[in-house]
Amino acid sequence: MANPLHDRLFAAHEGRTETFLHLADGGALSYAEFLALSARLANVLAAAGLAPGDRLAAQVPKSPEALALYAACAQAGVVFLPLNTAYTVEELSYFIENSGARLVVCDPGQQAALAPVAAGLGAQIETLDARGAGSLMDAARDMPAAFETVARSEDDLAGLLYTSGTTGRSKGAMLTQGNLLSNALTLAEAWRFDADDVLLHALPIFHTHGLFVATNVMLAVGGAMIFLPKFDPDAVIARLPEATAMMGVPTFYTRLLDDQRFSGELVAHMRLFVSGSAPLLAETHRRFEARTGHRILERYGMTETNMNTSNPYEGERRPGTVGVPLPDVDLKITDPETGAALPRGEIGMIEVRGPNVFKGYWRMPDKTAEELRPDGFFITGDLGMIDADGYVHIVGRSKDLVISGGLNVYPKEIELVLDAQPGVLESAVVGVPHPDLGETAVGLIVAEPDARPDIAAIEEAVRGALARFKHPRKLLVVESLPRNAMGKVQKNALRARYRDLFAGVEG
Ligand code: MLC
Ligand code: AMP
Repeated sequence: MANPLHDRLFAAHEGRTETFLHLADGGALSYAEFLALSARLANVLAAAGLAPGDRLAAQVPKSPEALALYAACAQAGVVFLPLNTAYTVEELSYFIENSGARLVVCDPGQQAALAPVAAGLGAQIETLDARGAGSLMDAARDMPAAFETVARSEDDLAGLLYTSGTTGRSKGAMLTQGNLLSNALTLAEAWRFDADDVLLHALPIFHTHGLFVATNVMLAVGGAMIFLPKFDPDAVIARLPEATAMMGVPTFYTRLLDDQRFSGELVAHMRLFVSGSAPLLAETHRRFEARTGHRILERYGMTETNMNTSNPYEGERRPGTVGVPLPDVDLKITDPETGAALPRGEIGMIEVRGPNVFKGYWRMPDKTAEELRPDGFFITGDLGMIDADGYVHIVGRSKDLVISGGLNVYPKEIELVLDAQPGVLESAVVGVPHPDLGETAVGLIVAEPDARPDIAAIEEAVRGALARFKHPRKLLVVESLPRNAMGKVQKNALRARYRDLFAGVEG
């Protein structure tokens, strides 16, 4: 029976003995071995009673087994919900509850804290650690290495990825099989990937970039990946000689450039470097070219849409731009107030439509209606313009968002925690430039009359509530917050005031 995502990305490699994953310890996994692993896992999911359309929430370290769990979900028709390993139990509880996940897979170290949460929400729990061990693999070991693929259509959900909102709670972006498959095929073609490619993969696999862009593209062409647990410059530099291509967030490239071992000679054989998830400074692009002779290819995407635009593989890769719309993607710039299309050269809201654009937010029809127009255009929240040659420039964001090392941080979420602390009257969180992370969050706190907020205690409270990458790198007590005539905090003024806070700071 048909299951487009599984048929095209996974089943197509049935029986192939070529390497799919080169591992950090020097080992390797062939396509056939990987598919056997995922089929065993699909049998575990079916035995656990997961039906097509059920959600599986996975907060697990990066490993071949974790990736095989994604493949297993595709084969069993289960909706895969990957979660950042940095999330706190408080954050996880919301995702498990909101998604109605039937099975939670977590690191054994998280099991004690998560078991009561899962039980309270009627979800089963299994474990999977960084070495691929745990109760999930214990159950898989005795399962058959074949599984009868569950029929799905392109319109069925394959993934549920949570993305925070400027206001309110995180929203689950519903990604269909068609969304993922169409984008993978488009990107493989646009970037000229084939079965001889070896992609250096140092991204996390709980986000669009590492899971759907990097992994799905390599699966689409049957190439191999050097599958590293995280971005570690030593390991990346050691393994680059075996790679033909690499994908990363801008911080990967600035960190490599800061390392003297990263030379033109080291990467002379490479075919392609891709950057995305956050703005790549034109200066980084130029430094990279000066050091290596390679022009980084920058592209633009988001959780809700997969990839929208890309600089050309052949043709001019223009620093400071995200290139042109991918085939089948309609992109327009609109007036943020009226939604009317604006002419070329004018700055406005970026809206996109295409087979890549998600189906809506999970169980949030109102939020979906606010951002997804009836004619299929998605209002991205990114501000940009299209230049005379058709290249898209992202010039800012209308959404209140900080992107730190390629990870999204929503100020509102932090402000809610800060505001709840003793002695705090109000707070504002803004993003400021950071040499290593691109941007980082700074928290500005106004004390209640006669109070002296205890910064150490506030930091402790933030640690308990929010994942580490969301923590403001600096908390400052200020007299008051600048406001406009409407009483709204002027974040632009704050961003300008603190823009040099981290200038010249190392990492
Ligand atoms: C880790 N930390 C971060 C952080 N990552 N803090 C802020 N921002 C981040 N991105 C924390 C660590 O827990 C640590 O805390 C401290 O900061 C310093 O850690 P580090 O050793 O410098 O971090 P490292 O582990 O090296 O991670 C940095 C990173 C990583 C940039 C390599 O964050 C990363 O791989 N980012 C990629 C994210 C990504 O894949 N985004 C794609 C989203 S999809 P402590 O307390 O130990 O000091 C998307 C769509 C699209 O956006 O278009 O692609
Ligand atoms: P996420 O919600 O994690 O998928 O983040 C998506 C957001 O990252 C987009 O809406 C953009 O604001 C930003 N983004 C992704 N790629 C780029 C890029 N190449 N340049 C600038 N911003 C980017």
